[in-house]
Amino acid sequence: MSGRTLVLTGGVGGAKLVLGLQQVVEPSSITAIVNTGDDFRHLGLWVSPDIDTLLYTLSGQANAAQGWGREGETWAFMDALRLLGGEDWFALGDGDLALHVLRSARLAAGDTLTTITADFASAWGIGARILPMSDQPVSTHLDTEEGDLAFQTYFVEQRCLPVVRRISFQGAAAARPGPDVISTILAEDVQAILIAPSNPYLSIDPILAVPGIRDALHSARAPVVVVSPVVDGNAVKGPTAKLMRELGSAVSPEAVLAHYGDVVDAMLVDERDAVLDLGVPHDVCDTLMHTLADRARVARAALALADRLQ
Ligand code: FO1
Repeated sequence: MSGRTLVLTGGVGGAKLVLGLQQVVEPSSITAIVNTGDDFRHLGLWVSPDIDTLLYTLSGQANAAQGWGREGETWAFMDALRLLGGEDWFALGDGDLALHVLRSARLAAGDTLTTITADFASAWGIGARILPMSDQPVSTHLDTEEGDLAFQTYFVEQRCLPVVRRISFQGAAAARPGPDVISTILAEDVQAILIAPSNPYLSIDPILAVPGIRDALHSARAPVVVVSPVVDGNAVKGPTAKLMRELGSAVSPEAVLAHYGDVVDAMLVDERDAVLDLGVPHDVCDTLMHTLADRARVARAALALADRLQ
C-alpha cells in the first residue's frame, strides 16, 4: 500500500493506533486529525490533552500506565500550588507545564494551535503530521443530572460519575476546520481514512461537529474505516460504555456504526464480538492494543480493510 493515511483521533486509544501505523507505513505519510473538544483554560493556561497525548506517545515520552502526561514526570509545581491553596484537581506535571506555558504564550501572541502543534512535533522529531481539528476553541459540555459540566470537570474532577443526558460542542458551529484539514481529507493520494477506537461521543463527534469535516469525509475518495471501540460488548477504556448506555444506546459494534451513520464505509470489529450483518464490509481481528506488536497488527488490519474497498 502506498499513499497517505489519515486518522481521526482522540486520546490514548487513538494515539496507540497512530503508533501502530508508524510501524507499518512511513511516519511522514500519516496525518492525525485530533479532537480539541477536551481543550480548556486552566490556571490561565491553554491545555490541549488529546494533542499532547499524541505528542507524548509519538515522541516516546508518554506515561503509558497513567494514560496521560509524561513518563518520569516531577510534581514540584503542583506541590507548590497546593501549599498556596490553589486548585489541584487537574494535575499539571512540571515537564507538561512547559507545553502549556509555551502554547498559551504563543496563542496570546497570535500564533495558531496548528502552527504551535507542528512546531512541538518537529522539536521532538515526530514524523507524522498532527492537525488540530480547528484553530478556534470548541468546548465539549455534558448536560448531566448534576447540571451542565465542562468536559474536564465531568471527566477528571467528577470522574465521569454524573449521569449524562446530552452532549454539546460549544463553539463548533462557528469553528472552521484547521487550515489543512479539508484539503488533506480530499487529497488524491489518501489511501485510507481511519476513525480510531476512541470514544465516539466525546472524542470523534467533536471533530465531526466542525462544519465541513463530515461533508469532506463523504466526498473523500479514500474509504473511511472505523476501528470498533467496543470489545466483547464493553468499551476498552474510559466512560464509553457507561455513556452509551446513559444515552440509550446498546454497547455493540452495530450501535457504534449506527451512531456514525453513513460517514463510515467499513468497520474493523474485535474477534470477541459476533457480528452478523453490519450492512457495511467488515473484518475481524484482536483489536486490543497492549503491546507495540498489537498496535501494528490493528493498524495493518485496518489498512488491509481499506485496501479491499479501494
Ligand atoms: N486526567 C486525569 O484523570 N487526571 C488529571 O489530573 C489529568 C491531568 C492532565 C493534564 C494534562 C493533560 O494533557 C491531560 C490530563 N489528564 C488528566 C487527562 C485528560 O484530561 C483526559 O484523559 C483527556 O482529556 C481524555 O482524552
